[in-house]
Amino acid sequence: MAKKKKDKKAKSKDKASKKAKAGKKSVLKLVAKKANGNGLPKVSSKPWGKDGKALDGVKILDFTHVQSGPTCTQLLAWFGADVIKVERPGTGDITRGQLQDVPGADSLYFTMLNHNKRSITLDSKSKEGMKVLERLVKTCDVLVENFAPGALDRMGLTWEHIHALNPRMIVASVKGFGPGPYEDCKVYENVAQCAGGSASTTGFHDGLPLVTGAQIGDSGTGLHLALGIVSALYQRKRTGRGQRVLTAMQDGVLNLCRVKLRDQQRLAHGPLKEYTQFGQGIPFGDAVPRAGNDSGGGQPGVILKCKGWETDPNAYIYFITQAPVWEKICDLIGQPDWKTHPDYAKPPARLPRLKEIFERIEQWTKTKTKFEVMNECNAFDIPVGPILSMKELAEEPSLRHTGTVVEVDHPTRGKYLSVGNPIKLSDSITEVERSPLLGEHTDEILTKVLKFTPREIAEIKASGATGQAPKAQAAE
Ligand code: CAO
Repeated sequence: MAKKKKDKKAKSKDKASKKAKAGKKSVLKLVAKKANGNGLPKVSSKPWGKDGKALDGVKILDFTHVQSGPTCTQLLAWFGADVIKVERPGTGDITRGQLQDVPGADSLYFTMLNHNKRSITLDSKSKEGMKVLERLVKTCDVLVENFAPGALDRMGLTWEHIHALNPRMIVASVKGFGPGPYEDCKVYENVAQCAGGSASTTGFHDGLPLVTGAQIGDSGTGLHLALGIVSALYQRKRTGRGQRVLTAMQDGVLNLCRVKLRDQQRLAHGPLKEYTQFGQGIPFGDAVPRAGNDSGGGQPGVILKCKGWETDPNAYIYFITQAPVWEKICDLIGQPDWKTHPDYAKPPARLPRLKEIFERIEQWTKTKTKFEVMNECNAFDIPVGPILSMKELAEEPSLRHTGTVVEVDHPTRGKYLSVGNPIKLSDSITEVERSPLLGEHTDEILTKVLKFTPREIAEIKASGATGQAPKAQAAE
């Protein structure tokens, strides 16, 4: 009897463990099923960075010029897209010849905005040129352009025509303004900075509006457009169809000036107390004023002199009196009594006294180099920013190490520095390649990408559409 009981127990234990194993199996199966069932491929077992690039297989018809559009397509190229830049025969992108430092060589303006691309020369206004363009439209996934409003339509490449040729194509455009009173205007960087709210809020309150050195109108809008394109590619996976992507430079700048529109609305409820002009007793008007070097956030900050400022135009540091580290700041600058003094201990009490406070901090920063201030403050988590010159950035070893500053070799201009991809993907590693020479890949694209026959290519060239004279003619 006892044995029977034991046997029964053993059997049921066995059953339970079998069940548990089966259960485990089915959970595993379920996980595996889920991984495949939701449309995602199997998890790659290749080493990080060795399984291709993020945008491998995406073909871009790059009809961009100057800065905003090329910034966008360069980013896409860095992420692995095959970017085919279509340029006008003879001159190409106008920036090739602008601000030239090495006679006869493509300018830094061009080379620093067109890495990792291929170049084909095509006269889009000729019959044969349009034939090639239409083949490109059928072959590519995305057309990116930043011509003046209406230029693409005038070429005959209306959205309707493109969509009929290739319903999967995404057509992405930079324009100066979105639909509205200014939609037909041509726009350059500084026009966008002015129209997007940046200039009216940059500079000192008693001085002229200023434009900034950062190319927020051009490069900023290119960045916005790149996100729009990648999103449209993602949506196309589901819908199967392309769409139009538009980024207006005014919109891009305004997006980057978001905090100023925030302040515009705060102004309706009283003065902006963190602005220096509040402490100076200068009344506010009905629009956000220029705030000098005041901090963009709620933490008061200014630019202060450091050792050597008399001769070095960049011996300055941005200093933020962040509330949680106020006591550490007081100790560091040798003003420990401010930690408890009712005029200085709490942020609201400090606001009307910011000028005096920063003058006191500056007495301390002037005794040290900007890097000494940086080191001493960082030890106490006090946020400060040394004013780094372009020379210092170009020579900074850590930026070279991360590929944010890269040295590139170019056949006609030699070695030059460029800004590499500022967006780092751990599984899609950027290799910065030199920009193409004008029309360098015309033959390769006609043959290998567009699959024209030798006879067709001869016809295209004979027509002058690529700007290359056929051999017989060239010999004359
Ligand atoms: N073959 C033949 N013609 C070509 C061609 C090619 N491969 N590529 C361009 N063209 C033609 C265009 O069709 C256009 O002709 P039409 O005016 O006769 O239709 C012409 O070249 C010039 O185009 P554009 O007006 O765009 O160039 P622009 O130098 O006069 O203006 C710019 C430049 C930047 C002000 C304008 O393109 C623009 O406003 N773009 C949108 C906003 C933008 O991106 N600005 C950023 C500029 S970076 O600071």
